[in-house]
Amino acid sequence: MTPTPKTALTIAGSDSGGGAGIQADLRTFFACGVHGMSAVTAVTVQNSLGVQGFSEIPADIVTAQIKAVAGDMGVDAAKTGMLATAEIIQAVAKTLDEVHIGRDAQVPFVVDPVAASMHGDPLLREEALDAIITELFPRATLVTPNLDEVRLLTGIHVTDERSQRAAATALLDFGPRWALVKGGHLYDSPRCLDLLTDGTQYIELDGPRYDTEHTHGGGDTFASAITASLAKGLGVPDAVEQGKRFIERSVAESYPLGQGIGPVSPFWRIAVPE
Ligand code: PXL
Repeated sequence: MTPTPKTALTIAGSDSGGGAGIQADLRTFFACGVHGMSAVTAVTVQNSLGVQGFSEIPADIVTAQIKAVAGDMGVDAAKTGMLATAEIIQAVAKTLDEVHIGRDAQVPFVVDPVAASMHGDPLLREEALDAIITELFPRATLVTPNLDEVRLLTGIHVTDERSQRAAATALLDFGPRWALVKGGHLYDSPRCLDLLTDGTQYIELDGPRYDTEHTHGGGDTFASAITASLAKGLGVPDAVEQGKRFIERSVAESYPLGQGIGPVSPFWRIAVPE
């Protein structure tokens, strides 16, 4: 018998193309050696060319999925991705309190504030951004916005290390214990410089920038790899460092699929039989 692995829960949307959303999260959890569980918030209709539409899941069904797995199987760490509506966000916040997941409980909780796809298709109703800030950020162990999301959340347009620091501080003011401001979208930088802070420590994570357009699911994969490490009991700085190394390899080995943007690949981490 395989020893029972640690468990991680993703609360996110489905990507029919398999490269982002819960599919990215579950394959990352698998590659990182934790048992992945999911509470689906929305079903998107999409492929490598973009999101053609989505339908959200009723908030009470999202709640029921979280309670079903938390009450029976237990959750060692959780993350959110696409949440679609303010109603779902409010339901998720209330449920996480009930099942004792979040920064003030012992179970780490990562909020990836997904607002739009790489093609710019909206994945969050406009009025729901405030709910992410007020309902989820104060409960988060870590928030992981990209630079577009940072601008939506804080109004700060990050162009250099100084503005990246200012943005991280502004995010911490919303209440998460740690903020990770990912520099991956600073395209004129030859490196991918991410900044992680809890307001006392400022940790710069430096990595290479790979010249590929196939980065679909990159943010989800990064946040999921961090969540997997947190599930295994690592502290936030170590978990983010491990997540960074995981996403680097996954971007380096991303593959073309379909006519548009192909997905990042977690395959490097597992032995694939011929
Ligand atoms: O990568 C962000 C993301 C999250 N969740 C779903 C998505 C996407 C991007 O397309 O489709 C369901």
